[in-house]
Amino acid sequence: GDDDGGDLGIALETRTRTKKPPLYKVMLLNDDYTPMEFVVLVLERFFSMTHAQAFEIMLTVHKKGVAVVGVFSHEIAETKVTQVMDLAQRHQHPLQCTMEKE
Ligand code: NFA
Repeated sequence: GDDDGGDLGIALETRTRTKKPPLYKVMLLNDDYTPMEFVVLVLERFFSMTHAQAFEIMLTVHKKGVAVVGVFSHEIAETKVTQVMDLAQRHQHPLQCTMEKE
């Protein structure tokens, strides 16, 4: 007849749950001692900001105490935090950089 026998007729559709990797906010914290110019340099060097953007975000941290400076995968966020903390330590500045799951 019409049946070529090629299809067993079993429904094989399943739902595939795709899981997006979590993102992490990288934050800079204010302190009383780190020079403003150093914070601007950090934002330019590690967060690809223009001088104007970096100055604006630096002032936000200075005035509000904290600001998100970027959102990244876990590995990239950890690298940014390490880079900032290492440079601050080498210059003996107390600048703090942290990450937090979004
Ligand atoms: N509050 C610092 C100062 O007055 C500047 C600063 C800004 C430090 C942002 C840390 C983060 N020298």
